[in-house]
Amino acid sequence: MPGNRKDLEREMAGQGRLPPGQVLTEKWPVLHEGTVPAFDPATWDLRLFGRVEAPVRLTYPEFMALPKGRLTSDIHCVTRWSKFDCEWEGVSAAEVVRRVSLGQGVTHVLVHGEQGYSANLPVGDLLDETVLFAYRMNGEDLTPEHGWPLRLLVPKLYLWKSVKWVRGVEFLDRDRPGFWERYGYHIYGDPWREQRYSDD
Ligand SMILES: Nc1nc2c(c(=O)[nH]1)N[C@H]1C(S)=C(S)[C@@H](COP(=O)(O)O)O[C@H]1N2
Ligand SMILES: [Mo]
Repeated sequence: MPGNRKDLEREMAGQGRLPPGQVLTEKWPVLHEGTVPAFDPATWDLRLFGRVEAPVRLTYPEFMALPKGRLTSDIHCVTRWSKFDCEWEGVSAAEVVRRVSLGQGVTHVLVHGEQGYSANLPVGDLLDETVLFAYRMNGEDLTPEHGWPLRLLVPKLYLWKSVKWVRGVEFLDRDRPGFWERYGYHIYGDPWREQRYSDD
């Protein structure tokens, strides 16, 4: 029904859930650089490395045996669409990070995806209770295009931080820009402060 989407958008805006400069979408656009990587459960791993006492490598069965978490959140893409009430299933970031002892002075992480994609964030934001390593959304497995078998989900920041096809978390004692941050996107990316580009 035409108008329906706008009504919903007004409702979300009224609830303070529509960040400035965003519009509501009911679809789920697919956006990424490069191609959709192949997934082989026999060789897939998730690596926790960098400034940690001992690096950890989780195989696919080991990862899938971690305690499951569920969260409902809204997502905001820097290309100006927002999608509401997404129900995610996965493993909370705090649960994943518990597998390592952080070294002295860890302040940030660089989250690595397949094919060289990465995104940086403060370690405190990674450990936020809203952050999930997700494998299902709205009751269905993620499609390959949306990051199967695993993507990060950082709902408080623009969606480029939510690395699809995630394969590693590197712990750092300083901030280091990821893929889009090196191309002029904001180093932090808070949609509520419209931190789209590095000079915002
Ligand atoms: N590995 C990887 N993750 C990525 C990207 C990418 O190019 N590669 N693009 C990011 C960007 S810019 C956006 S907007 C979201 C899009 O997620 P979606 O395709 O599931 O909507 O994925 C993010 N995660
Ligand atoms: Mo994006």
